[in-house]
Amino acid sequence: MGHLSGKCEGKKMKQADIGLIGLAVMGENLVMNMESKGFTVAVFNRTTEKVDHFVEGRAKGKNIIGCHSIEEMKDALKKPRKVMLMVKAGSAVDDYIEKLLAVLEPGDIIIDGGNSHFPDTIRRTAYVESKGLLYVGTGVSGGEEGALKGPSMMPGGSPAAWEYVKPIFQAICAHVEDGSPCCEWVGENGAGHFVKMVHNGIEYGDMQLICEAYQLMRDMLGLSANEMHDVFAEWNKTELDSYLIEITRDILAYKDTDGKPIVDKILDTAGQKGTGKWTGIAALDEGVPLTLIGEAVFARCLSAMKAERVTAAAAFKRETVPFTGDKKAFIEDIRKALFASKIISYAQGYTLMRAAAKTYGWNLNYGGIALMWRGGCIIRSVFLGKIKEAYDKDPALSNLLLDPYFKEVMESLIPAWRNVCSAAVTHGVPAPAMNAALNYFDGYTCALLPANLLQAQRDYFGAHTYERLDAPRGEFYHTNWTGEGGDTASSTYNA
Ligand code: NBP
Repeated sequence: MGHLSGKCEGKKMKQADIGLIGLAVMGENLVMNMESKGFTVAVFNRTTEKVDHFVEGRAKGKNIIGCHSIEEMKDALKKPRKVMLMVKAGSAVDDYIEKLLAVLEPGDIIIDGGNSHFPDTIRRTAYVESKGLLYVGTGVSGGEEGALKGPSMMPGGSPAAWEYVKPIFQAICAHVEDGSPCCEWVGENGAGHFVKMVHNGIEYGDMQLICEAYQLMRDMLGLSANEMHDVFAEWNKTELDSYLIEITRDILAYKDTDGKPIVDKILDTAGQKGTGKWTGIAALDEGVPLTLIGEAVFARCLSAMKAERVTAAAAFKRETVPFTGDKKAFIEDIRKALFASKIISYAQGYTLMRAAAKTYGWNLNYGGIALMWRGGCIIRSVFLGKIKEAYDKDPALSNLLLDPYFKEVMESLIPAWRNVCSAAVTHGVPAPAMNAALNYFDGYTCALLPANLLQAQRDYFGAHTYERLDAPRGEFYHTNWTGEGGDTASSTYNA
């Protein structure tokens, strides 16, 4: 018998607990992680030289079986076979599903660990189940380091698959201080990938908020990268304690070869891979005001228009309004504005998950989701522990803002938050996410919005009808506003 970390020799080899296809950064590290937890892993990659390179390199001497075809992988796996795809999202996943269906048997499990769009996972689960196999679509977060040392994992799909993948997933995932795994069953078909998508949207929001705090300190207060390093180091000891604040602290201290902060030399155009956009589209589909994440996606789009911005900046010369207040106090206000806005972002994200759960028939465990995000992933933070507590106390909580703890915290943050948003406007410093969050808060906590006038406008030009404050809900009225229209009303429905 050849060494395990060599070519796959089918039945002569030790049987593998799981197969993994896609030896790029995520796949390789997940395999190393699984192996380190005592699992034997069979591996395959479209470009098979990468299998040899891996098996002869990082995987040498480990319980890792290199395979050069999907048939070889099939023979190397214990039943029911579990094959995890870690390939580029999109058609590559569909192609592999077809190839796997051709060799696997009923009861075997296909797992997609890439960033697939949840409607694809809904479709694939139904398709694979129709062939008698089981399907799991799992979000995996934490990047390269997470994949190797313990990612946050958000699995959904065929419920019957969970008992088979659970021991592997809960062994390789991140764990919080009390040992709880950052991986639990999320729900049927696309639920896992939906929750991962919202995670990514929240990541966009968290990053944008940090960038706005940075720009306020840089452009309004004139702080240097070194000074902001100290600010973020302090903030990381507060309720904001999180991975993203921590890496921001470290980025600000990082020097280029000439000893100057490298952050000051990086071109200000942001990239994106689309998961933030998907979250925004899902929110529009569900009719959920996910304004902060929406602004975070648009802020990246605006940043990408660098040449136009440079032209517009020359056309509209900005008058610098000097900051005359107490810098230290204002920095503390920025911290509070960031925290308040972050609470809004999570409140909006959870509202979206609740709406989608209703639409797609998922029974989501909201406290469990906070726990999955508590460790291993990019948005991991101490704050998620509080969200878990809120949903554990009241799983039917309609909005995080109504939880007693968050209500009290929000009340303590409001004056500073308003101060920062209005100062940003006065000084001409863009803070779209912080302002969107405050506008959402003011709208959500406003009992009488101006939609009475809006309904009158709709009825005026389109006979769309309206309900009255002094009549029961569900009774619709139409006014002949000009005396020229008829009495016929348009049908009423919600888009
Ligand atoms: P990539 O997203 O760069 O994908 C590379 C892998 O996909 C390679 O194995 C490549 O095979 C394979 N592949 C491609 Br590209 N097109 C293919 C095709 N048409 N048919 C078959 N195989 C194909 O790798 P990654 O960054 O490790 O990410 C893997 C998945 O995990 C993605 O869905 C990604 O969105 C997700 N994810 C990534 C991160 C991260 O931090 N990178 C974090 C969380 C989730 P080849 O070697 O033959 O080209």
